[in-house]
Amino acid sequence: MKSGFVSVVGRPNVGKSTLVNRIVGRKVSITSSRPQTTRSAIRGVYTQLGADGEPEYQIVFVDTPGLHRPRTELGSRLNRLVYGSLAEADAVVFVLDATAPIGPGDRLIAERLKEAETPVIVALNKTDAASRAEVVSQLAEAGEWDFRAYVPISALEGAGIGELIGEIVPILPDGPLYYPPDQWSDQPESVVIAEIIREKFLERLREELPHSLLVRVEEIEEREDGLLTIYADVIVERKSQKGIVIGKGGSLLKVAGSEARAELEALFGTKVNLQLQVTVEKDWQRRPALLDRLGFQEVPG
Ligand SMILES: Nc1nc2c(ncn2[C@@H]2O[C@H](COP(=O)(O)OP(=O)(O)OP(=O)(O)O)[C@@H](O)[C@H]2O)c(=O)[nH]1
Ligand SMILES: [Mg+2]
Repeated sequence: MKSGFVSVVGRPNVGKSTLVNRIVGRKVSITSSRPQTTRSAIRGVYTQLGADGEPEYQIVFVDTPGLHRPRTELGSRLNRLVYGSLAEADAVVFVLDATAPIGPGDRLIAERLKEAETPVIVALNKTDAASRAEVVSQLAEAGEWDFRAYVPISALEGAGIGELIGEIVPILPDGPLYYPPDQWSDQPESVVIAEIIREKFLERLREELPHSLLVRVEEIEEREDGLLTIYADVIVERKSQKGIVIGKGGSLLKVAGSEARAELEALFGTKVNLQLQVTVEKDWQRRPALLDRLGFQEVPG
């Protein structure tokens, strides 16, 4: 059978995670209108079964953090993580945002991708929100990079997804089934939970705060009757941010917490008791030793 790894790369906020979720048909990665939502390489598995129920091909998508000019140690590590992911990729999907002109950030990525020599498919996303003229001009400009294929898509509405898969499958080498056909993500349960909680805060926070936020699940207890009690830390970088995350009279913590609880209950099919605690880890994004401990490993090379 055909199988392989496909890295999904691009600038922050272009819709990489929305695209992977759309293809896999499950919420693999959280999404938000805030740039730099994704902070690790997250695998989303798409297995196509044939009429006989046997797998025909398997694509392991690697959703990656948006590539940007780094301002913190965390930012530099994330960029290196993305370029590192190219080493194991059989193909790359380079996502562009059709609603914004192609910028220096996109050009820089294009140059790096050319050096990597992995086949690149450009997905021009958000065509639902762009004018025809924008789509045409973005395609013309990106066309000069001369990558393998160009596919206009809308990850949000599902347009162009079949065409995109159609470009990827012929590139895949013969390979094994990397994941069982019913597995769609590689994320441990504690990470899935932490990300769902973080997502509920992101849209409600402004300026630097979304970047400063980190959620860590400390403990999960399961009672005999099925009740899950989850203890999680919501970590910020400065004392002044703590009050904002808690909100007036605890309002923000309450709203975000109950939204997260509802989603977790639907996911696990059981009652959830979510215990959130807001703490400060001063400047955690800039401290290498702390980043190591928090699980943002340095990528060699
Ligand atoms: N109109 C429109 N919006 C989209 C589309 N795809 C994604 N979005 C929106 O764009 C925003 C960013 O989407 P994400 O999927 O989080 O983007 P990302 O590239 O993963 O972002 P980072 O993880 O920060 O690099 C969200 O508000 C999405 O709803 C699309 O096809 N059309
Ligand atoms: Mg993302």
